[in-house]
Amino acid sequence: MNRLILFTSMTALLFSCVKVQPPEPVLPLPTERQLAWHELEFYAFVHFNMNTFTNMEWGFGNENPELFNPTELDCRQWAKVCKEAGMKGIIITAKHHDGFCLWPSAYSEHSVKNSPWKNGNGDVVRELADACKEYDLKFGIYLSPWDRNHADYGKPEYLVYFRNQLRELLTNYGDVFEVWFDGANGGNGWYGGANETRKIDNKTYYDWENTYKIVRELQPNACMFSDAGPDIRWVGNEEGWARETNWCLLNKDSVAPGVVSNLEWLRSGQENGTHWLPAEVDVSIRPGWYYHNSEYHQVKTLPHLLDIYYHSVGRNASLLINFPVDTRGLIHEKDAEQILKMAETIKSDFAVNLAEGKKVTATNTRGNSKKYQAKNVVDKNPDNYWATDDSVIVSSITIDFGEPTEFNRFLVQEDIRFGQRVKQFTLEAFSENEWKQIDAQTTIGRKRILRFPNVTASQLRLNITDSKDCPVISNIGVYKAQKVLVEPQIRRNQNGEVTITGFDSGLVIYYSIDGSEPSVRSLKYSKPFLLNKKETVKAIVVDPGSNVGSPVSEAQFDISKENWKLAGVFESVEQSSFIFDGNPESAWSVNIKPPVDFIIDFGESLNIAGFTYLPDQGRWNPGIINRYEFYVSKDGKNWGNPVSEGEFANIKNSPVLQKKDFEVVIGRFVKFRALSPVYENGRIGIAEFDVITQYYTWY
Ligand code: FUL
Repeated sequence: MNRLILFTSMTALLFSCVKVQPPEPVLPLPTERQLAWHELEFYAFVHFNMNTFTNMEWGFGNENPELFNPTELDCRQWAKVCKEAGMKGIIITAKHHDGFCLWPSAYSEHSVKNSPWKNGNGDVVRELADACKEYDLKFGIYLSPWDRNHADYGKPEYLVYFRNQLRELLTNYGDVFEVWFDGANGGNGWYGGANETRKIDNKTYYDWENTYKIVRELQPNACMFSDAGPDIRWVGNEEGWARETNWCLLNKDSVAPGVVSNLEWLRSGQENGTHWLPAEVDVSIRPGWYYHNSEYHQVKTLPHLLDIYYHSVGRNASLLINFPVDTRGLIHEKDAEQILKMAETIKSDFAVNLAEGKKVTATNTRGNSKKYQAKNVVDKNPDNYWATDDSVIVSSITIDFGEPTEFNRFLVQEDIRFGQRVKQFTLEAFSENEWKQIDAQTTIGRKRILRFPNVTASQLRLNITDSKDCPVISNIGVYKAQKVLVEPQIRRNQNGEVTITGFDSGLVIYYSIDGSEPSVRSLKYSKPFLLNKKETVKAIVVDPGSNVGSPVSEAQFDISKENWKLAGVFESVEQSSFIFDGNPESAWSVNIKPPVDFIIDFGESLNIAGFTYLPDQGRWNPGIINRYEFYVSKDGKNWGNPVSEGEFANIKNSPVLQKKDFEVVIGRFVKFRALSPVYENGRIGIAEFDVITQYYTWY
């Protein structure tokens, strides 16, 4: 017996000394330049160009270069903001679809050289390249293939021009880490005065293979982005998310820049894709890519930005957040404030890895070798990894905290030098003497982060349940992120039901309806409640763990709208209920020639002292009323003179809630007459409408 034990341990010892071969990679694999790009994770886009000055998203190409005139352009300010936000680089729209060049291109007159900015001697691309060097940031170029200014666009000559510009940008400004080729291609434009629509064949016109060669020749380390790579793929939306299942793989030849028959391929990648083509999530911090005064109140909130981070970096993609630099030539203070809030939150959320230094064991270790041991996943060395034997796919790795530990984030990384392998996994926590499942997911890839409500457990187990081959896991992190304590959202629907929403799990909401400041002694919110009278609701969220509360949010509601009926132009339009639903994101709009009358029957006589109007908040052709008249009637037939009339001043630039007060009038019906939309021939619409009533009666 003793001999047997001796024999077995000697074999084990011998075995562990034998060099165990690393796992076979699962093809396709990332290139060196892609691996370096993966490490960046988070970097910035800047949309700043002619559109900034014409308040457009897609300029036509006929703009006068004299319009380009930033008053305080400072690329160092951009770089400073990005650096402080932990971003690793900046990509600039050197030329957008309107063809205007931010650098003094030798091949075009449509450029900064003919603008008043710095008397035509300026070069934004140079200033940014220098600022990036100074702040140790990578520098990238967006060069639109589509050019609505150029007379030759659509002809072979244009390709020569496009490539000349590419050469200029890749030769004169130092190292470039990413070249961004937009998929938007061909359509109407100025085209040197032709003013016509030009169609090109996206697959052949740019002779992409030879265009790519120029980039490889001049900037061998640069990754190229397009719908179809060749190094980085678009993620199939501009809202800031990748799918939970996200492969870095794609059948590259099934797509081309601007030609994608199924966006789902880009959103999830393809499990059996032929090429390593990881996703980049591109999204703007405001609704538009370019700066518009009218969007100043729509900078993304902290919860929204955090969602974007977890839905991109946390889902095996990189994150490219855009700043619409303003007409001064600066990243707007509001945008800077929000991105820094996001960066600080993420930094503190991932500051302490609770798995570090803890006991880590696995159900199988490749060749029982130390080289592939389980604890490599917490050793902070990205080159070390845990792997199992070739035949072993279903396997688990367990972190023993040694004591009950509270956490709410789990981060896991595959060593992608061996390809992307894991197809399915679950996460379990050991508490109260049993294993409980926290989550069940599919792909991991370069980085996967799971968010869940706080869990207290003494052990945490990652179970790989399916993989293309033995799993190769390089890093695991367990974190307890702080709760997002932003003021909760308060909304009331047409039936008078009030819903209060906090932006994180495990928080307690307290509220008041008597105007008092809410505190932990106020009413505790558990579900929507009815409030069908004129009241002010105030609310806070409190983290019960720390007892820290959020700022107070406040919503003033007037009488409830349950019995309101719509007449006039409303009657015929289905979405008309959107104007009472308490949801500013849903709107009702029409494209008819004014005047347009919105008539509302309250079903009872009211003391009316004013009204509020929230214009359509939509991004494309929103319905916004400029001039109006407002009438009150007792019978819905005799309207008399308007009780209020005029314009909503500055509503084009600032489409926020408008409030109009007037002397109290008694009536059961109101007529809100739109006299003109803000945009010529534009839509007329309403996101929310309300009346301001007064309780007292004196008659
Ligand atoms: C799109 C373009 O058409 C937008 O204007 C913007 O540049 C965005 C990043 O890509 O396809």
